[in-house]
Amino acid sequence: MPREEDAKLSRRAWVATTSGVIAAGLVKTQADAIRLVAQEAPEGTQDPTRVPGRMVSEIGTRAPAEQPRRLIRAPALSSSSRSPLADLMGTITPADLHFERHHAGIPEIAYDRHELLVHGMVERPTVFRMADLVRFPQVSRIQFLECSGNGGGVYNRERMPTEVTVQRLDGLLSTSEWTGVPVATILREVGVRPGASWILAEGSDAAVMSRSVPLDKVMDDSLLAYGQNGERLRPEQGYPLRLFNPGYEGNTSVKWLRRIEVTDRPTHTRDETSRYTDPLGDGTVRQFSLVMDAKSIITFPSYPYVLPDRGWWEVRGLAWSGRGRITRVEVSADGGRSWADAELQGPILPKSTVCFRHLFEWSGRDTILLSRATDETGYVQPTVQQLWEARGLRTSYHQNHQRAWKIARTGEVTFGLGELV
Ligand SMILES: Nc1nc2c(c(=O)[nH]1)N[C@H]1C(S)=C(S)[C@@H](COP(=O)(O)O)O[C@H]1N2
Ligand SMILES: [Mo]
Repeated sequence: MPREEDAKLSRRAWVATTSGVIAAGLVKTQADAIRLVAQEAPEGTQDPTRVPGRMVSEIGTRAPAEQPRRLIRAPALSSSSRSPLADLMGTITPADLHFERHHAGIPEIAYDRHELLVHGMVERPTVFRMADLVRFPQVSRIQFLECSGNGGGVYNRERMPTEVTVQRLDGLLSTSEWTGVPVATILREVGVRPGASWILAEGSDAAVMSRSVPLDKVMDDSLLAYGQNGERLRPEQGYPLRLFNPGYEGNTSVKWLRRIEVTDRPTHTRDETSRYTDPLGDGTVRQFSLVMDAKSIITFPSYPYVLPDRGWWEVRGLAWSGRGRITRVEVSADGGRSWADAELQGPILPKSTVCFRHLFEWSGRDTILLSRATDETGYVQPTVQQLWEARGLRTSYHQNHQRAWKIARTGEVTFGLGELV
């Protein structure tokens, strides 16, 4: 909406300028004035029907005024960047805005030299080159990838911030159309020996990231992915090859994949023992909490937006579940006392993000907006209180509690979890 205002303003300003040019005696006619002003007019304010357009180019660019960026908080070797979810539309994340999480930077790997060793409890240990892998029957699937640290930074009851954007809160989430060969195809090729029940996946980055994944899972729907949204995987996403475990915590989707070892137990690598475990309320710890539970987030309105008027607004957001399809998203405009069903945008794909929308009439009073997702297993996204009861206050992974936004009388929107506790 502010955009339209700007456009009207600048058109008005532009007409005023051409009149001014005539009045100043620089030129005599309106046509001359238009020509003169058009030459000087800032980009985007010219009458596009009066100037020839730009030529074709080999690679496209975004409109100059549209420059969404990943959010990097502290650049470091072990670091992350977050997708600007509130600036995106639909479910697919443009590949250059896919979130990143690297434990030791982005390695440079040559496609032709990359090798994947598959060994362990297999009949025929084999080294695959990329040229070998791309010959196997290919599949493409639209699915989300989420770091299990998503949302963790704002969980603590004692220091609950309010000036939090969707990007900072949940930007360790992206959705792509992934293309590759099913892990099951490759494991059938090498022949899994009886008694095998896990795999170990290892990356060829400086972290040599290694994770154990149940054999049942990788046989079900994991991919050796080499494509992302119609192009080759980006270096940030694991070029030339990554493991992609749909619905599992992002860390298990090992990038720059160089080795799969078939085993009969989890390997208990550093990456799965030092992190990603959740302390529970009773003093025990939950390990290998691999599936990402159902979650939703309202992306509009959200901080730092300011609602200019009371009246009808479309609440918009994303919902997803690592267990399958989202079946329902509800929105509350009274802090969780009453709920209304939001509309889901089909097609609703399993283990993918889904857009939801809900018309809401803002009265102009203090309001707390919440969303809550349900998936096809019947699992309902918990409240923050329920999560605290189950996990205590010290956990920082798998934070899938309901997110809240507070709309103040001024129209200012802030992260509102603190209002609920
Ligand atoms: N080899 C390797 N694989 C990796 C990582 C890594 O640092 N090295 N980071 C993991 C983590 S913690 C996450 S959340 C996802 C992030 O994938 P992305 O950077 O493509 O978004 O990759 C996982 N795979
Ligand atoms: Mo992660």
